[in-house]
Amino acid sequence: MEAPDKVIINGYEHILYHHHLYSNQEIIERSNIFYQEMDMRRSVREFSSKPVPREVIENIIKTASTAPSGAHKQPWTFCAVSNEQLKTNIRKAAEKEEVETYTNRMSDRWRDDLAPMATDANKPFIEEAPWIIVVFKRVYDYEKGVKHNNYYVNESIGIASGMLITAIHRAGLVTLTHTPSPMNFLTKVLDRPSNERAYLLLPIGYPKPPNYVPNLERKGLDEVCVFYE
Ligand code: IYR
Repeated sequence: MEAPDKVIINGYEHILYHHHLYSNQEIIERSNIFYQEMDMRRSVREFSSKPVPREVIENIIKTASTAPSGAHKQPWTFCAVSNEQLKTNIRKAAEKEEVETYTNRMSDRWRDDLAPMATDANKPFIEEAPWIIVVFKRVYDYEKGVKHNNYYVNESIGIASGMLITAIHRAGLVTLTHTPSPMNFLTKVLDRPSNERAYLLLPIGYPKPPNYVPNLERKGLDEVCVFYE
C-alpha cells in the first residue's frame, strides 16, 4: 500500500516529505562544491554604493526564515534598510557606541586580537552599502493577547543569521557581521516593539574596488573536528 499524502499525528496534520535520494557520489560532489563555494566567502569592510535589487533582499531573507527554530516560533524580524536618512542615523548612533567601545570597553588583549582585521570605530559601510539588514530576535510574542516567551531564541537567531550570511554569499554579494555593542539604539532608531532585541547588523552589497581582506587562514579539519567512528 502506498504511503498516504497526509496523516494526523497528535491531532495535527503531517504531510509526506518528498526527499530526493542522491547517490553517495552525488552527495560527495554536492557537499564538496558547496564547501568550495563557501570557502570563498570573506567578510568585507568597504562597500560600493552599487544598488542591489530589493527582490534579492527579499529572497535572502526568505532563505534565512527557513531556519529551524524552537517550536517553530521563528523568533526573528529582519529590518531591511535602504533609506538614506535612516542609514545615516544608524551610522551616527553605531559610531557613538563604537568610539566608547574602542576607547574604554575593549581590553588590550581584545584590541590586539582585532589588529589583523584593521577595524576601528568608523563605520562608513553603514551608509555606503545599498542595504543593511538589522536582525532582531523576538524574545517573546503575543498569542491571543497573552505574552509567551519564545524557546531557544539565541540558538534560533544564530542559525537564521548564519543562513542569511550563506544566502548573501550564494547570491553573489558580500556582507560583514557587525556587532555594535550595546545595540539597543537600534530599537529606537528603527522604532521596534519592546519584545524585539537587536542581534546583528549586516551591510549588504558589493565590495568597493580595489578591496583588500586580511590574509587569514581557516583552521584545518583536524583542528575543528573530532571523529568518533
Ligand atoms: N563590534 C566592534 C568590534 C569588533 C569586535 C570583534 I570580536 C570583531 O571580530 C570585529 C569588530 C566593531 O564592529 O567594530
